Amino acid sequence: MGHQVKDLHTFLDEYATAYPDQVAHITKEVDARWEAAAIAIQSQKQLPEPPILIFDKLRRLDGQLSEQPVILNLFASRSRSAFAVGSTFESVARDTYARRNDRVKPVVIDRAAAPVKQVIQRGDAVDLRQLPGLVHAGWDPGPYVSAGYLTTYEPDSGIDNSALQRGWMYNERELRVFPSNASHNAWNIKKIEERGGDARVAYWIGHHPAACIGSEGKLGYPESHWAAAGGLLGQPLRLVPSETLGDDFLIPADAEYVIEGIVPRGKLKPEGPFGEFPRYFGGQRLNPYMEVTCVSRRENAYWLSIVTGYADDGIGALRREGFLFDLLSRTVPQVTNIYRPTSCPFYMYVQLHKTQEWQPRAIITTVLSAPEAIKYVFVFDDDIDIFDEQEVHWAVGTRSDWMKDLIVLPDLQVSNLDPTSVRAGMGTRGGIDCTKPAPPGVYEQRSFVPEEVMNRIRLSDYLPSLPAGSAAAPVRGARADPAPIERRAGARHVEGAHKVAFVLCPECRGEYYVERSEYASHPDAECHCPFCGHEFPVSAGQPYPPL
Ligand SMILES: [Mn+2]
Repeated sequence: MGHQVKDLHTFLDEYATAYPDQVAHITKEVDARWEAAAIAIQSQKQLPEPPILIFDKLRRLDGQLSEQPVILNLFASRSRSAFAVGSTFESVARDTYARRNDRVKPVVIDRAAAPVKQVIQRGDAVDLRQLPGLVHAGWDPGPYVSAGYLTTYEPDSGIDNSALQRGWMYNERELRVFPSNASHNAWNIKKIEERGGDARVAYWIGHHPAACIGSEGKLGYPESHWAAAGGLLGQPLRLVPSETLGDDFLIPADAEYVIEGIVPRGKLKPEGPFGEFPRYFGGQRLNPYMEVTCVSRRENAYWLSIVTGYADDGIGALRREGFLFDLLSRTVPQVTNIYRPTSCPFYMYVQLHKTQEWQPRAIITTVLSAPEAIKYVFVFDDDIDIFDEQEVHWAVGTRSDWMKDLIVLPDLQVSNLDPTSVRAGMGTRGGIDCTKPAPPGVYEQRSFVPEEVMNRIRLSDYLPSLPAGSAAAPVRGARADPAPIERRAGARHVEGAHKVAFVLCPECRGEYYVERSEYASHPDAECHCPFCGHEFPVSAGQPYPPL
């Protein structure tokens, strides 16, 4: 597939071949208002791995059946995003960030060769109501573009910018958009308006997920998102001149849909409320709008949508994880992984191979001073599976002491869409150090079943009737044996030293620990080795730290 041009269709073919149970066609009629979103959310809640949903029979808001299918859940699986960019479940965010920096310059092709120009409606022929736009959330005032990349060009450099930004398809020709204040699109529109012009803008909707993931990055300003998308695709993104915005305004040639338009200078209209990424509606806002001049699409176009705030929004998690992992790897290189869980968009879990006591606090303060809408950060040891909420909450509960492990800082930058940010863009951020003491510190041993047994036992040999689960999701492995306890000099003076004392069985050399408070004043009291059953006075076990 070296020379094959990558788009959403080639991805679906490739993915369905690898994971046939992960591309599901819904052939029953589904209403564009709420029903499609409800199906997607239920699939995310009830299935171990939510498949791509292709709605073949969508009833549009104008009452007609859509001839173009609608896709949800494209980004609802981390395994799927990993497949799309040739990475793994654990490292997809890190790889995405690295590959986004392998900038690949786009190429411009002829209109006649551009799939997105196969069907074109201009001027009076444009009718947004003929698009299969979905109403996702209960208070959304109408159908929204939620998986569309709003594109503008910086007027001095001519450099492109694209960002996933919501747009309300208000009527036949008007689309009200929300480029938030701190976004590059908002800066571009402002610059153009300050020079007295109306801004040219376009949405592109649907592409190979690698192009979507590559474009969704916090880059410099101005810096080309086309080139970042090319890095993720591993091939130049193909562009083509717009229909109505001039030949210098380029759009992705292999997108499913493109909506072109003009933002009238300085005019604002009410927009929203909209079920946003924090899973709140936020207030109605006064926002710019597009006078739509052209809608173009492929013959066999898929309309891509995202149920904002739910698992489908995972594309935003990858972007934030990659950015912060990169930042942390330059301040605390012992950071091993990072994850923004689907449970809360304001959380970030950081995994650390801890070697020094200060590292978790450095991680917390670094993340809290960074942008990217992360409000609470949690730092874990590298024996914690940060993708497993059970492990995460266990570690928060058993490895943190909030009197000393909690950092809380007021008046930092937070998302405007965070309901706690009562002053615009400002609020409290915090972090919890959920790590054990660094060596030579001592801490109690987490319980485990020996690794050899966990690997040997297959549940299906004993409970053969249980379903096997989805092929696309990696099997989250049973925990390996924890790292062996090591005696190290200096433990007497470190955290945890007061709690337990490790002893070495004189018979089998097995090491375990006793409660210091029980044995401290009884050096001749008996110990019982849990490994061989030998009994010996605690002093014969070389208690460590010394009693
Ligand atoms: Mn940008």
